[in-house]
Amino acid sequence: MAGKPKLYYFNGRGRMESIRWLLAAAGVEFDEEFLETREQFENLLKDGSLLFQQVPMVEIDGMRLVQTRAILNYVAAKHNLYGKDLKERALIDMYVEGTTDLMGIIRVHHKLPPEQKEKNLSLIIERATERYFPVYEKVLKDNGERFLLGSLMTWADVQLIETILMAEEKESTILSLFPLLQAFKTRMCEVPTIKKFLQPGSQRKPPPDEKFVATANRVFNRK
Ligand code: GSN
Repeated sequence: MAGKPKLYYFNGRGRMESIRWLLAAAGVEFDEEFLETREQFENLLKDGSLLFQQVPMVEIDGMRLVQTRAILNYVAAKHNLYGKDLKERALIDMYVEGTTDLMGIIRVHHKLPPEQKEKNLSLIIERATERYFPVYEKVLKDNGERFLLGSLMTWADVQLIETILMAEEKESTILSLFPLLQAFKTRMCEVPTIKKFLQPGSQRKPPPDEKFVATANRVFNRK
């Protein structure tokens, strides 16, 4: 039997965090190697581990996978979180891309200069409350079910709860107009694997800080 997946990335959220969330939600234990030095990264480049000279990289089932979306697809399909047919997959893909887009503007926030932060925060709030959250609220209302696709949890739900928690870190009242998303959040946080991932001491990472930025700059020889 294959061993645990091994994740190669910084000791921080970045693009790897959704992969950690998905593995954790699926109940899969994983190991992590944290990139701290340029030398570690160069060793991965030299031994051909990084197809496009980029991380995230995940060793899983005898493969070295790169490209975040490819890794997520593989994990979701392997652990039955990717729908029962092509039509469900298409819905999951749309819902996931929506949350990915919203996460994108949240994820860059810490890197912005102080004078751009306020504008970005307004954009996050506007996009969350006027574009993305109304869609997920309506999906939950229309199908009257526990999860976006019905009674079974999928990758779309996992990525939505990750996004909701990220958005709330920026604006704690951001869900106030979305009662079904509030109930969804409560339900998702009670899913045993997710409950465990939300406990202190899990492999979930905190919001990025200056140290995270400095480490990435060092590893990628930036500045
Ligand atoms: O989604 C993906 O995994 C790829 N399309 C992009 C991966 C990527 O940009 N990785 C960055 C670090 S994570 N932060 O953005 C990376 O490895 N950059 C170094 C480089 O030389 O591109």
